[in-house]
Amino acid sequence: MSEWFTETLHADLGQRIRIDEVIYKHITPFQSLLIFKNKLLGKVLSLDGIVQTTEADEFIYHEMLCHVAMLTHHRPKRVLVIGGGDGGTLREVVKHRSVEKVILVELDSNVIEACQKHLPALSAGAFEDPRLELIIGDGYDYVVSTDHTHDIIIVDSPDPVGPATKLFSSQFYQNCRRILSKTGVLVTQNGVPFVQRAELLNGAKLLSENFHDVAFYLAPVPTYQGGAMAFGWASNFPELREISLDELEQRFARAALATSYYDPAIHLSCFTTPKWISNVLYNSELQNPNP
Ligand code: AG3
Repeated sequence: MSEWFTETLHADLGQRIRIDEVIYKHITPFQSLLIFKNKLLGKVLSLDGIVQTTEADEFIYHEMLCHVAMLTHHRPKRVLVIGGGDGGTLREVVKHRSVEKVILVELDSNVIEACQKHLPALSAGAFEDPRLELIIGDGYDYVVSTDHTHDIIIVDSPDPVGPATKLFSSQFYQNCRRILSKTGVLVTQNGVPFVQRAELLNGAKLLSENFHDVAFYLAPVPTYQGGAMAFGWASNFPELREISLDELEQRFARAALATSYYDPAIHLSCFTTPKWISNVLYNSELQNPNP
């Protein structure tokens, strides 16, 4: 009889993944960390019983979390990553030659160590990049206390349960705005709308309280169960998103990025949300987190 991992994220729906081999298991001071192997997915990283990333589909999430903002912005120099201890987002950020400095703030050093050892393809050496300043600490506290400005802030967080809840608050977004440069962009992982409708509504409300231009874009990440994942986009420059396919293609070619999901056409189309999601966002009658 094989052993199965059962995800505990949603109350009414769950996914299970066969554990072909346990690679690493550790209760850190912050969470329970598990890395196991599955034939279809490769190595799987779970925190507190929730799939964070898998070797098979991490590229979709990390490319979309990073490149949409990085290529919309004109030459981002200073990038802040909140969370992302597995290194996948960092790997994508350092592909951009315009980046002079990237600060990554991760709460749990155990995640970085375990992933560097057991999931080295995630960071692919990015933790050795000389442009990186690594801070082990609370991302919320960092954002509230720093005075440095950033061109892009990427929140690569778990779901809003446990310690990550503060990263989905109005105070957090307000401080992100405070430390963003004038044409800066904040991007967040905003859950899977079909199963996490409240997260989408909450994100829309709290981001709009703090930014002029708020949007959501989508990408399907198979192991984030329940359909496409929503990414939050917040800036004070709506014009940023009016970029043409032509311009994006030029920037993409100039940046010479090796990607497997992202390309300029995906970039422009991912902001097109299906009717039911637009209804959730803009039709107040449907603004009920528990339909
Ligand atoms: N951060 C996002 C995990 C979200 C999973 N939750 C879900 N299925 N809604 C993962 C960190 C990867 N760098």
